[in-house]
Amino acid sequence: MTTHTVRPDSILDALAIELPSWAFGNSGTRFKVFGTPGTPRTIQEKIADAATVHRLTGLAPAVALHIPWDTVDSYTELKSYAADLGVRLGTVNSNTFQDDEYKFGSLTHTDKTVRQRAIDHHLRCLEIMTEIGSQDLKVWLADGTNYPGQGDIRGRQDRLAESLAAIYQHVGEGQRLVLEYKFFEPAFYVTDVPDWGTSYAHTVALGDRAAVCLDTGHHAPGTNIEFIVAQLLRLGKLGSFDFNSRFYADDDLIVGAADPFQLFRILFEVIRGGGLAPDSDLALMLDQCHNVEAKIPGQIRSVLNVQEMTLRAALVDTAALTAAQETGDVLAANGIFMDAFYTDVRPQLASWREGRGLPADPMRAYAESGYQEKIEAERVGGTQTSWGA
Ligand code: PSV
Ligand code: MN
Ligand code: MN
Repeated sequence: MTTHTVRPDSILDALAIELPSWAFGNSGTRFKVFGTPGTPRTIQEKIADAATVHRLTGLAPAVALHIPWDTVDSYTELKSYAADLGVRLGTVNSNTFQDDEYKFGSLTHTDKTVRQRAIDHHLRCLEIMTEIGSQDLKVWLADGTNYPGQGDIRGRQDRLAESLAAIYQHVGEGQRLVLEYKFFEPAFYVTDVPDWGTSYAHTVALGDRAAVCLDTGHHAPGTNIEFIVAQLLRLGKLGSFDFNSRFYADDDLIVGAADPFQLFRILFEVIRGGGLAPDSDLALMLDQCHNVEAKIPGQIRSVLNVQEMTLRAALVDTAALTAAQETGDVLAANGIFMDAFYTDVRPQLASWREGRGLPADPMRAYAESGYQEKIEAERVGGTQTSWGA
C-alpha cells in the first residue's frame, strides 16, 4: 500500500486553484440576477479580476474559459493578454445546454444531426485548447429526462458512449477529457451522467486521456464524497475537482462555507492518494457563483478556504494515525484526525504569505487596494456578463 506523506510547506507551495471565468460575472437564481457595479463586460475584464485574486493570494495561476460565453476572435492574443497579467488560460468548459436544439439532449440526442452539432462544438473546444495550451476539456452535460418513459435510458447511454468516443479521438497529446457528473438538474428524473460510477465507466472505456471531474456540489445530501475521492484516486481516474459548497442542491456557494470539515476530509484523501504530489495531474478548480456577495473577495475567500483546509489536512500525524488504526484504537485514531482539523493554521499561513512577498491578509489587502473602486469607475456602459451569457 502506498501512503503519500508530505511536508506541509511543500504542499502549500504546490497548491494551485484554477478560477472559473463565470465566477466574475453576475449570477443569481431564476428569481433574480442582481447586477453589481464593476462587473466585467468582457472576458478580458474577467481575466483581470482573476489575476487580481492571484496577485493577492499566490494561489490562482489559471482561469478556466466557458465556450461560447468567452468566445474571442484571437485566442492567441487572449493567451498573451492573460500572461501579461501573470495568469494562464486553463480548462475549457464546453456548453451544449443553452441552444434550443438541445432541448431533448446533446450528446445523447436521438437525432444524429443534433448529436453531431454537439460533437463539433467539443471539437472546436479542443482546437481552442491547442491554441491556448490548455490541458483539460471539461464536459458537463445537461442531458436527461423528466418523466419515466420519456427516453430510452439504455439507448441514451449507448449514444453518449458513441459521441464521447467521437470527441475522444481528437483529444491530443497532453490533453484530457474530464467528464463531470451531477445527480440531477436541469433534468429531474434521469440524468445521463448522474454519478461517479457512470463517469468512471465512460472514461475507462475511452482511455487514459479521459478522467472523472468531481464537482463537490453535485451529490445527494449525506453522500460520502471523500470515499469517492479515495476510490477514484486509487483507480487513477480522478482528473479534476470543481470546488464549491452546497446546503441543499447545486448552490455553487463558496467552497468550505457550508461544511469546512467535509472539505478537510476531502483534502485529506487528496493528499493521502497523492493528488498534491509533484507528479500528480489532478486539477483543482472552483466552480462557483456569487449571487449576493462581492465577487472578487468571494473568490479570494474561496481559495483561502481551500488553502486553509489543505494545510490542516497535511498536519494529520499519519504515522500515529496508522498505528492507532492498526491497533484498533478507534478513539485515538479519531482524536488524531480531529486534532489536525481543529488546528488554527491562520498564523502559519500569514507567515507563509509574507515569506513569499504576498499580503498576510489578502481579504484586507483587496479592500485597501482600491481595485474595486477603480473597476466601478471604469466599467461603465456595455453589457455586464453573467452565468449563461
Ligand atoms: C451546472 O451544474 C454547472 O455548475 C456544472 O457544475 C458545470 O461545471 C458548470 O455549470 C459550468 O458549465
Ligand atoms: Mn461544475
Ligand atoms: Mn454545478
